[in-house]
Amino acid sequence: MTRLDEVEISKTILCTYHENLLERVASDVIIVGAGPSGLVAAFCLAQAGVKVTVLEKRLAPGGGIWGGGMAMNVAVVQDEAVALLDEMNVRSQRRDNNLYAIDSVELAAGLCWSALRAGAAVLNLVTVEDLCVHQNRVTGAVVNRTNIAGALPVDPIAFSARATLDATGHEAVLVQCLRKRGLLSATGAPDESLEGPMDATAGERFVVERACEIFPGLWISGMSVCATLGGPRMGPIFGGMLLSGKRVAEAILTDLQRQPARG
Ligand code: 48H
Repeated sequence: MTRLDEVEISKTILCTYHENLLERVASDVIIVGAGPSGLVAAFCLAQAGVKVTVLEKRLAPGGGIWGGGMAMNVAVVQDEAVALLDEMNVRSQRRDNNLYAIDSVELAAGLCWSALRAGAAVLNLVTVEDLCVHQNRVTGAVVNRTNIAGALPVDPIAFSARATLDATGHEAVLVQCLRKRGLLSATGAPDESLEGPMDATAGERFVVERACEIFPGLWISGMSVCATLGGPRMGPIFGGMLLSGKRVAEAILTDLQRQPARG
């Protein structure tokens, strides 16, 4: 075996991480939350050549995928989502009720791998605490290390992007940052909203059709769409989350192409 110098190992981590961080401090798109909708959005945007950085507060990306339904690690999707899974080389098993079952571990790992291989970067263990807003437009995310955020009096740092996606799930963290300051009122978005009770069909349609730019520069996908706009929850089915990520990525791409000079 090669003779090893412990300090060289440390230097390799320090240099590589900070080179990457410097490279990622300005992106075309920041995606906050590495759940199913965020990872699919990252995959689609990176495939289109966009510089995408995903910020995830937990150790492991994947969001709600790992737990399947009631901690049984199977994710279910409907047929509309299968082509997207095939594109990402994630295997699904057709059941005799027209639903498709996927190993949750394969889904989480597969989405992550696909996003990374397409060129997205995923920074884990970082929590987005706030947003940068300049002239009534979101211009980036305010970020701290997860173990520090809210626990120690340490200031965060800022990352910039031309578009920022709130893919934080039920909490809709970034939307709440604007809402609590009354900044959403002018956009027509509700000042308060509650997710509705479970209705799988309506909920799945809602998260796909209503994924949108909710405030200049701030987009929503996945469960944060329901949390922001008051749509029904859908329970343990993931096709809508995947397709919501794809839909929002297409809309962001169109927006970036329409306004290339925006800083
Ligand atoms: C950085 C953050 C922060 C922060 C949160 O919950 P998710 O899986 O989100 P979606 O919308 O892609 O998928 C929702 C799905 O998992 C689900 O909950 C369903 C289908 N529910 C149906 C029902 O009826 O209940 O992922 C969100 C990710 C997580 O990994 C969080 O750790 C992360 O966002 N996150 N990352 N900074 N402030 N807040």
